[in-house]
Amino acid sequence: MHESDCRSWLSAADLLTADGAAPVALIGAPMGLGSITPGRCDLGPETVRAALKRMSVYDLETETDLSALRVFDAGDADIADLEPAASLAPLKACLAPLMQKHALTLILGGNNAITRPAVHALDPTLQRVGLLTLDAHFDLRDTDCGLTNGNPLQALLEDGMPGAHIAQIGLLPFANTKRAHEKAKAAGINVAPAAACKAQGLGAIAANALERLASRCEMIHVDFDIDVIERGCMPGAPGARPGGVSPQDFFDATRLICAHPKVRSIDLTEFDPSLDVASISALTAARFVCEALAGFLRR
Ligand SMILES: [Mn+2]
Repeated sequence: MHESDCRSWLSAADLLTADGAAPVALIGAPMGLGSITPGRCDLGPETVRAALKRMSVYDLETETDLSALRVFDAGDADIADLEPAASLAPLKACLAPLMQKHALTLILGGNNAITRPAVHALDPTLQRVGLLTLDAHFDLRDTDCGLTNGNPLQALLEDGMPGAHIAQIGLLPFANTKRAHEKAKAAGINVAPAAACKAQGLGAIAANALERLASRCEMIHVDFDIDVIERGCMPGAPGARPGGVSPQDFFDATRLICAHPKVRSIDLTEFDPSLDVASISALTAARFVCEALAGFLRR
């Protein structure tokens, strides 16, 4: 029966289901503690879920229709009161069963400290998993003062993950230290600064990085740190800076990345709703979720 859309439409939020047989899983990881710039990234999951109600399920540009897709909503991991170090075990315990069961698991952060537990959950050996980050930052700060949102990559290297299994794209000038850059080079991390991503296209850079990782790894986790986006378009991320990538490039790259069959899990990090203006960041995060699902449908 035809239903009028004069008052409402099927929204992206309507794709969420309690049916654990859905091909895609979504889980909130409201990690707020451990941010170098204190904030409210713990509010990310509930804010993104609310913004999904404002997204339709149809992309007219590519005639992509998400309406038949269902996403298992696993709720939020109970980590809002935990520091990054203490969250490793509980987050792993929440994420691993989802990753084993679903072709794609989408983790809504939370600050960037959730990336380490996510990689551990996907591959406890850390030898078969690849990691791609879209991030303005290396996140290679030293760990001697404890785990923060500024050192998940350093922690993973110290955990034994091979640097050659890591690619980092979208890095910004004057947002990283020489020390971090030298660490990345010494570890054999594949690095592409923001300028290269603009010149060659973020999607092309991401595709190249994914192929390199796919040739070495059985499965891939992708960290979408939303501060990779130009600050003028991303007020709700403390680390975003002028010079970052455009929202459109971020959306296009998200769809391309999530079409890759080896991408088994993704995280969206560093969205702090308390910093947002006019829901710009929330709606960008909600579009990200739609793009991830559109990419998954291409598989
Ligand atoms: Mn980051």
